Amino acid sequence: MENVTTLGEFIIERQQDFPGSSGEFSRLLSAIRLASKIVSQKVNKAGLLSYIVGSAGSENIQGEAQQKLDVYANIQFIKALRQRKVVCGIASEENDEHITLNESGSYIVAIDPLDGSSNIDVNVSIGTIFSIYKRVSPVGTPVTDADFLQKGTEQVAAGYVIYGSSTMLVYTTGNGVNGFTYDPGIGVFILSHRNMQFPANGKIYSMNEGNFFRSSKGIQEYIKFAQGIEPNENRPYTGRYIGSLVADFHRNLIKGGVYLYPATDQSPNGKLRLLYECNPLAFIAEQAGGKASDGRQRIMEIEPTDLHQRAPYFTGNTAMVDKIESLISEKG
Ligand code: P6P
Repeated sequence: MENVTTLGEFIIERQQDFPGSSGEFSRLLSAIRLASKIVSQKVNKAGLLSYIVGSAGSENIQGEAQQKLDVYANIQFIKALRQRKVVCGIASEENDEHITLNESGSYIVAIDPLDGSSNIDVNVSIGTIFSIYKRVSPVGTPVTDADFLQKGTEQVAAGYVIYGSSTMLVYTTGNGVNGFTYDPGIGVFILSHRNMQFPANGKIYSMNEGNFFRSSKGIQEYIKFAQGIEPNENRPYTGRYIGSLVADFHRNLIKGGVYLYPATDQSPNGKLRLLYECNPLAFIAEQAGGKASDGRQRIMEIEPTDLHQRAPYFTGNTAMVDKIESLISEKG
């Protein structure tokens, strides 16, 4: 195999990003790597395993039907993180309360184990989104809610796994964004996208336009702007919406674009969750030269008050997010 860098080698190489860390952080990332491989294998067989697709017959805190595969994914990530004994607690979309793990662990993880899981049965790409913080409560004590209710600016790492035409793990520790493609033949993630950056200009907008008339005037103005015929400004833009945040975000990161999930009259705080969807992808977006906002402020500056709180969400090329913010400021 020509000179390649595996995720394992990369984690060790970058260990110096964590001075004083006794390899705890590397072990944490390795746990995520392991669980991603296990989930990837199941996702790729989902259509063949009747026991793994369809609804689990339960609901998460959002009242959303839990798909069997997202319950499975949740179990795999919790198990892998528990075994490494470096994580004191997990906040998961699939669990109402935080999960207490090892009191000796220095880190906490917020995770959406399988985002977009309603797409499983129609074979559309789905993903895992994770966010990692140092705990604020003393090591050796049980994790507290305060450990999870930290601003996104306090993240030490964040990333996502996209289970698509190939499985990729993309993450940052604050020193750029790197993407690793999984080779199931040899069971390793290979560095395939070094130092990912949004292209200089984006021309893709991703929004569920079924919410157009439920959105604010500023958002309606933005959609009209995106659809306006202005060849010298590369408009009309292209509308692309998969309905799977990780897939829409990943495509926009590579091709240039902006994802919008605004507040609507039915969801005044939007749909996406701050801790394990908005903040981790915001960290990635900013590290890749982009931006993430709730329409009025940097999303990572929001002081969380609840594990599962939502936020209006706009993320992608900086200039595109700036335009959305200016129209919201002007039109509401
Ligand atoms: P809608 C999936 O449930 C999700 O959280 C994101 O992955 C996706 O972008 C969004 O919701 C889709 O929501 O309302 O457009 O179906």
